[in-house]
Amino acid sequence: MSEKLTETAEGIPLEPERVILVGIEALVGDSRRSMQELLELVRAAGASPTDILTQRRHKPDSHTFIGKGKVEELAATVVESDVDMVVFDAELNPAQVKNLVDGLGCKVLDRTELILDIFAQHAHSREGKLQVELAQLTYLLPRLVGRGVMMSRIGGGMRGGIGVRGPGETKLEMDRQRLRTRVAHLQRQLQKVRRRRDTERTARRESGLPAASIVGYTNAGKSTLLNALAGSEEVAAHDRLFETLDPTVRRIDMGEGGELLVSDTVGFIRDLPTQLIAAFRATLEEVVEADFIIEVIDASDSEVIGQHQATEDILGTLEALDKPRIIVLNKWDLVADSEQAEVLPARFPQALPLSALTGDGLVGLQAQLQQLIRRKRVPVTVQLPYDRLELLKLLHARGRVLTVEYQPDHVRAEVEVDQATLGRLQPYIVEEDGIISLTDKVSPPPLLYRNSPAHQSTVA
Ligand SMILES: Nc1nc2c(ncn2[C@@H]2O[C@H](COP(=O)(O)OP(=O)(O)OP(=O)(O)O)[C@@H](O)[C@H]2O)c(=O)[nH]1
Ligand SMILES: [Mg+2]
Repeated sequence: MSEKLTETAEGIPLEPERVILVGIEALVGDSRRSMQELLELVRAAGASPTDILTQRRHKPDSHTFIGKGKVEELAATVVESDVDMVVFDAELNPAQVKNLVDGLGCKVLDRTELILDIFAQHAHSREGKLQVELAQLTYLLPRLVGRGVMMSRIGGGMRGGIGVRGPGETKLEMDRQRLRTRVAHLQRQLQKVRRRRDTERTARRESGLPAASIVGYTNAGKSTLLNALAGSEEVAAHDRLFETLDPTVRRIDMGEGGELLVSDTVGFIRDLPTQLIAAFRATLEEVVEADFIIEVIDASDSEVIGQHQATEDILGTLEALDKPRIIVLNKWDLVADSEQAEVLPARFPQALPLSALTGDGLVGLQAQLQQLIRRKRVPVTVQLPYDRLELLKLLHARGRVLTVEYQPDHVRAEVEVDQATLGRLQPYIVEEDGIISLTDKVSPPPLLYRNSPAHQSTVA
């Protein structure tokens, strides 16, 4: 007799897994928002939420998180509603996982594992996969007891899928020692990949082009904005959390303003598991290396301040808070006529309302970026022989040509150029007015958002 297939050979369920969400109210101030986000995370993991259970408690039960009685109740619902998995809006300790798997008879996941699962599904590059597996193993190592129970149950009829897929799946059956060996192996592999990435980054730095990094809450529209700036759609943008994991760097022609490297990277979320920040640190180096930051806020989200705060926290971890920053209030098309449209500009006075989707307001951002690029430029005077006139063309394309004089044996021009172009002009420079860098000598432009304490207090 043939067995009914519930998932593909890769462990992807054929039907969405049925999930109950469990949280504790009054534990933290904004538990409703937290549950809403957990719901989005469950959907992003490809599962189908069937029920939400919240419980009022002062603190979680140390053995079962929700208490013995509730576990029994929940176990009945699990059977009745044919539920595959229960997800808890918290970080569960190993004993709680074990007790809950025992009591509920289905898969049990916490918020961190759910996020790790989404990351495992969305990691495409070799580096991304290595980083996710490392984060999964680091998180799972101390939780093996509960996991062991779950995995043996899965062998006995529980469905695979979320939380047990990907690189972690087979490894979980290994013993602790082998897991540690695997962790060390992953770390070595990552080091190799990172060395290559460092080389690429050095090459970019040597190109002398200014670099901006797009950061912000997951699903805020970062990839859509990068596509809009680049005028093409090469980066996947979807209405799902954590769509982008692998950093993308695009070279963008800013017209009169010159060229700019813009990177898009993994989205932020409140309480992003520390294992993930550590694992993705190299990916987030793009942020650390950038000359300036474009922070994208989803203006249509009711928790704009929370989004902004999560971004602040992570930028703080990355020590990138003092970089010049442009804040973008994205998805303005969705809020244009609402109360948000009045409240937000007061909260973020220097931010730019725009819609990455429709392109409305994009010119404002481009103008600010051009202004920042200009600040990285060096004014020089060159004398180009007539057989090198192609350089004049380059100057028109890459920099700003202020004056041109056609003299008998050369063309004399006063120009402003970026570092990359400056290198190519070296033999023809007759006057150099000093290097202007973004961090010194120049005061911030009036439209720029800087993370000054005074400003922070207006948004806190
Ligand atoms: N209405 C509207 N939707 C937008 C806008 N910008 C982005 N979106 C939508 O928002 C969703 C998320 O956009 P993404 O660009 O994938 O967001 P992201 O910040 O890159 O998300 P992650 O990579 O998951 O962190 C997509 O469905 C976009 O079409 C906008 O200005 N207006
Ligand atoms: Mg994205």
